[in-house]
Parts: sequence; structure tokens; C-alpha cells
Amino acid sequence: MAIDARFPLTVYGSSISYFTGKLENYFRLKGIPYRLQSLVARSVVKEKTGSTQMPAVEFADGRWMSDSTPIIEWFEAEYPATAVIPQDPLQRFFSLLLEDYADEWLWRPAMHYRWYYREGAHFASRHLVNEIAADVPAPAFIKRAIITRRQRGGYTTGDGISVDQVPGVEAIYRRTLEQLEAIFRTRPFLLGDKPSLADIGFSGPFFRHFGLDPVPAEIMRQEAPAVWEWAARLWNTRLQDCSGALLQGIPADWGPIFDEIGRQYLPYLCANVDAVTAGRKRFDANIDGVQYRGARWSKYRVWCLQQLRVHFKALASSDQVKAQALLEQYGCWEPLWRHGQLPIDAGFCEQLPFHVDAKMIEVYE
Ligand SMILES: N[C@@H](CCC(=O)N[C@@H](CS)C(=O)NCC(=O)O)C(=O)O
Repeated sequence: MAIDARFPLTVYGSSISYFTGKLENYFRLKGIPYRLQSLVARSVVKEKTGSTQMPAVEFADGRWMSDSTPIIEWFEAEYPATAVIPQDPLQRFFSLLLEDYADEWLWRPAMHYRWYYREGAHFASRHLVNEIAADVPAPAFIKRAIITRRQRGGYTTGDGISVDQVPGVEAIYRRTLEQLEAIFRTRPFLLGDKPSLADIGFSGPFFRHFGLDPVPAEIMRQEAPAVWEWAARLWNTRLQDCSGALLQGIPADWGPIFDEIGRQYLPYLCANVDAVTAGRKRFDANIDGVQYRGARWSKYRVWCLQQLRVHFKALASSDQVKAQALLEQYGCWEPLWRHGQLPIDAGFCEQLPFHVDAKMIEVYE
């Protein structure tokens, strides 16, 4: 990759953050130079990007970006030589679907394992206090308690996961491990002998959460060592050194993950659409037998659903026929189109990655 005046980038984020880890995996794979900076005033990030979310990226020329998915799309367009997004239109579409699923749905078990278990909350709150709140004038144990309370209130107990939902949420992780273990026992990356966008998508939950937090990491080491190995392999791979190729077509062993998307993620997105349409900031939803109560609405995730539709419509009609057949086979087609009109304002999220209109979930600062 040609090094230009925009580099090195500064990535503002935490070294235990889901999406910071995802973006770092992407930059490393692509050979894009960056340095991670954890301590920055949230007001500065908000002023530059419109949101306090992590990661935010600052170019040497002074421009800023936020939101890992559109950031990756932007870099892919700028630096197509070492492409991460597959060229094949069907592989591209289904990789984008997997990325969205890993970003938005595996977030649920990842946040649960980190903040529900005392070991996880202790590790993460301590790390975050040292990393981003060291200069806040208060005793460390109080800062840790405040962070833990905020994260639980925003993303676990406050997002529909109480004790009754714990087995269902943990089952998502166990099934994902089984699905990925079956794949990584046969090949090094999700789509063949070299990494692609699907690997980057799964690196979000796996690199800085499941592979790092004490409880899920131990489960992974014991039950899915090939997944453990893949997470490290991805971190240590540079596309410019890869001689391997991608598989042809959509691998059959992605099927159980699509099945999960059809039974869980897309129905959740539909329940979220109903909530946003009705103006309900909290909603109940029965997802595949798990009754979530008081989940938080997300306007951002309405946009995610809209984006999946946009990607589908961008396919040539012959590819749409093939994609539809696969989506129908795994129960994804009906929920993808269940709602005719989505409750989304014109122009919403259109300035991404240069300006953020909405966080994934609005949690108080
Ligand atoms: N869609 C965004 C999501 C970013 C995001 O939600 N990041 C988390 C940290 S991993 C965050 O900053 N949350 C904001 C908060 O908790 O206030 C992306 O892909 O970058």
C-alpha cells in the first residue's frame, strides 16, 4: 500500500473495545498504519464526528471518521488492491450480512459475558478506569462501580437481559462456537485460505470480548480451540503476504449461521422496527423462545436493516435470484422484507463515516 500524507491514522478507542478491535484487525490485515490512542476527551470526538462512540479515526490531514462498517467500505474503495470485501457479488452480499450480524447481534452475548460475571466486570471496569478515566478525581472503586452500572444499564440488564434470559443469550455464544469450530477445523478463514470481510466482522465480538473476557475465553479454549487459534491468526495476517485464495460460491457450512440470522437476528430487527414505528424506546420481544423485556430501541439498527436491503437490491437480477433462494432456505427472506416502509428519516446516516447521526444504542454519558 502506498503510504500517503493522510497516514499514520490515529485510532481513538479502548484496547478492550469490540469495534476498536474490529477496526484494528482490518487496518492490520490491510497494512494501513495507525496508532491507537485511548485517552481523549469525549467532547472532542463528539465535536469531530457527531458522536462519542469508539473507535473514531483521525487522519493526519485533520479529517475524522466514525463507524467501523462505513469506514471499512471507504478504505476498500480507496485501496482496492488488497481487497477484503470479496469481488464475487454473492460472496460480497453474504459477507456483509455476516458482518452486520456479528456487529449487532453477537454484541448481545458479548456484553452479557463481560458485564454479568463478576470476573468479567472486574477485569473490564478496572481496565477502563485505568485507560480512560485515570484522571477523573474519584476513588478507583467508585469509578469501577459507575462504569459497571452504566454498561449493565445500557447493554445487558437495561437492554432486556435479566436472569431469565441468561441461558438463551449464552446459548447464542455456544452455538456460534460450534458453527465456527466446524469451519475452522477445515480451513484457516471463513471464506477460504485468506481472510475476508466476514472474518473482520467476527473479529469484533471474538477478538476483544469472547477471546479476552475470562468466562467466554475459557469456554472457547476448552470447547473451540480452532476458533481461539483463528482469532490470533487473523491478528497476525497481512493480506499482502497471503498467497491463499477464496473459495468459490457460498460455503454450505455458513448455513447454520444464516439459520441463526433468520431465527434470531432478523426477527429482532423487525421487533426493533415495530418499536421505532410506535415511538417506544423500550420493547418486549420473543426471539426464538427467549422473552426479552425492556430491550432498547435502536434507530441505527433500522438503518442496518435498510442497508441489507440496499445491498440486496444492488445485486444483478440473476444474482438476486440466487441470493433470494439462499435467504429463503435459511428463513431470512421473509423478515428481511416483512416491513414495507422502514421508519427512517431521509438522509439518516448518509454522511457516514464522516458524521454519525445515531449511536447503535443511546446510553447516557
Ligand atoms: N456502529 C459502530 C458502533 C461503535 C460502538 O458502539 N462502539 C462502542 C464501544 S465498542 C461505544 O463506543 N459505545 C458507546 C457508549 O458505550 O457510549 C461501529 O461499528 O463502529
